[in-house]
Amino acid sequence: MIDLRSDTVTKPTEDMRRASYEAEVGDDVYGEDPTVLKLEEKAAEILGKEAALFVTSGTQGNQVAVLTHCQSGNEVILEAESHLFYYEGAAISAFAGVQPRTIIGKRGTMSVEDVEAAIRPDDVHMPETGLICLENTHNRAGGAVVGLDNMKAIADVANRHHIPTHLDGARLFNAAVALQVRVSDITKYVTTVQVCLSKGLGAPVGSILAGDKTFIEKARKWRKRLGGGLRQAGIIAAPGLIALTSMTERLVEDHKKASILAEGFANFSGLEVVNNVETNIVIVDVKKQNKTSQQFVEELKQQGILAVPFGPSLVRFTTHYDVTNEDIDKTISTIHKMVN
Ligand code: TLP
Repeated sequence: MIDLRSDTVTKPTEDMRRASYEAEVGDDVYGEDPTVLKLEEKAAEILGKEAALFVTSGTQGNQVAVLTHCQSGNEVILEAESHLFYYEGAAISAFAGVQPRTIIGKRGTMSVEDVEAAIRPDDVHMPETGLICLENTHNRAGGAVVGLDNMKAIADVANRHHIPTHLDGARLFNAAVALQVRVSDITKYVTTVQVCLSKGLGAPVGSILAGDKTFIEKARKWRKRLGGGLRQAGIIAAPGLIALTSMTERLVEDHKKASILAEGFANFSGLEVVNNVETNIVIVDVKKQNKTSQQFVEELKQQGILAVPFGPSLVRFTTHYDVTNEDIDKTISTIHKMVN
């Protein structure tokens, strides 16, 4: 099977497996796991924040962030197709008791005017705006990169209104590679950030939540409340450290594979690439096939290729280090036979 469903499907490298085996461990709830401490220190340094917290998943990192920033009854501004709104089971409402205020972005980017207009005035009828969330790269916008100018403008508005900002940076390193900047050049525009180690970077588990020291202390308590206080977690932090320090530069190869895939699809009359491919995600519309995305994905599976339905007629392909250039060529020729 050629698995293009997500960059979450990558298997840990040999180095990662060895690092797990050899990791020095301790009880992380007591703050005594040296490998976790090392990962958190390194992550904070790379992300340009005072402190970092190792969490079990991207979803947990985002939820801990919302819980730590907000009070129940607050409103949170976020993009209408952001992962936090679209794919986290309404957890911000269920756990933090906050109300989402969605803004329809353009390719994942919210206009600064829309963000500012959505901030609530001081009024007895209204909720208080507790947080503004961004996502970079933006998953449902097809791995679209949110530009630094937009992030800076939103940061300026947020600061003026004394509202914190949180970045869902599940694929932050993809954004940094595409923009050719350091990740800290992006994270300087947000109060806190969540970064996934288990997407294109290949770690088997885990994410990082980073921010200032006081925020991370509070976040540590929320992580514990959610059952995310782990014991000898160095076993899973060790591959995370490799993900963070030696798997980021190579993301450029994943982006190349995605653009080859998109170029291959571009000549097909039977389907249409709908996103401008900037990173590792390609979204196609299959409506000309008179099939639902579900049916298309099922047929593709019979041919040995896995992709995910991304809407009634949309299908997502995601590249990562476990797919080879031959896999990409095979995917193009197989789909060519299916649709033309
Ligand atoms: N995204 C997954 C699915 O949940 C859709 C995927 O295959 O792309 N933020 C963003 C932007 C994400 O894309 C994801 C995962 C998460 C957060 C959640 O991370 P995990 O799966 O570690 O909870």
